[in-house]
Amino acid sequence: MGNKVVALCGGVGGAKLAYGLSRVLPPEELSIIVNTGDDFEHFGLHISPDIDTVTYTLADIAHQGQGWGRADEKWIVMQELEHIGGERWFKLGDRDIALHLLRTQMLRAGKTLTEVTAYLAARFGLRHAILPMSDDPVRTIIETDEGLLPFQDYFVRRRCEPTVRSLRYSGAVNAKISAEVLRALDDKNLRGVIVCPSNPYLSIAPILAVADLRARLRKLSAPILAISPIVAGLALKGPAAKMMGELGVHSGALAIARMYADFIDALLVDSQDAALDGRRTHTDPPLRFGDIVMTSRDDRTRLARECLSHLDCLRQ
Ligand code: FO1
Repeated sequence: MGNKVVALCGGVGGAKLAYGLSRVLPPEELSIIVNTGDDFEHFGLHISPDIDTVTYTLADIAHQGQGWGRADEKWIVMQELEHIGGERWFKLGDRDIALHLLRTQMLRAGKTLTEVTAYLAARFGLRHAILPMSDDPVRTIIETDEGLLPFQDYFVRRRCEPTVRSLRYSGAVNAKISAEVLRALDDKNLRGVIVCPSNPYLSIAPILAVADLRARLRKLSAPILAISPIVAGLALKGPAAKMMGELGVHSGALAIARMYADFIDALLVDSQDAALDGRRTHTDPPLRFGDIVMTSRDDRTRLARECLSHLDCLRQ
């Protein structure tokens, strides 16, 4: 049986499970593929929110309440920007800005996002592989009743208020899967793939949209387990349930199973949603049940262990 695990991960919810997996698996047995569709340029800086959320979370320096940005942050730059009339809608802490300055400088010097991410993760003492889904630009664009909105404008500036009509992942078809991601997916010792409980539209779909990544997942012989980001019809965090409603999708965990039906072997849902088993049709992936709500750090490692044992059962 293989021992390498690949996790697909986006923002806050996914990063919590990635944290749990990183505490349960040694560095050589875990690769975390992270969404870069949230990336954007702000004040001339290249900002990669999901990569930074995963990095800060694994390094245990993430702001616990917000989920994004750093703990023990200072806000001198933002305060001064207010005095001199700079944009304030996207909050950048002083420590966070240091990371964006260095990443931007390294990218301009010709380093890839994968190289920059590995360098920064190492500086934060991390040894697990945090892999951008691609080194080519992919940008999530939200088509709303207010027109096309770049992701951060929708999510932060407009606080997810506009009605979502559809989503685009511009650049995805031409974006190449990085060599490091390919190596992780093609590893002959692959134990399985875990799709972390991130927003299916904003965090997982951009990853699946890169080149032929989804087709590669479909062809994998190793098992693929997804964890639902929806419990009892509600998103644990963020706009997933609101978006599902606006897109005419019933905001239940079964809808998540159907979104991933072409490549997952099972969806892990919360025990509160046990009744969903009776509503499955023969084309829906099998459901597994457990306590998927992560409030404490122990929850994260407990869920990580449960996911690994579900993966191993799916292999049989
Ligand atoms: N999310 C917000 O809701 N408000 C913010 O001001 C904000 C700032 C921010 C700065 C750096 C960073 O890495 C993430 C930040 N986020 C903020 C979260 C960001 O919008 C992410 O894309 C979401 O977490 C979705 O993954």
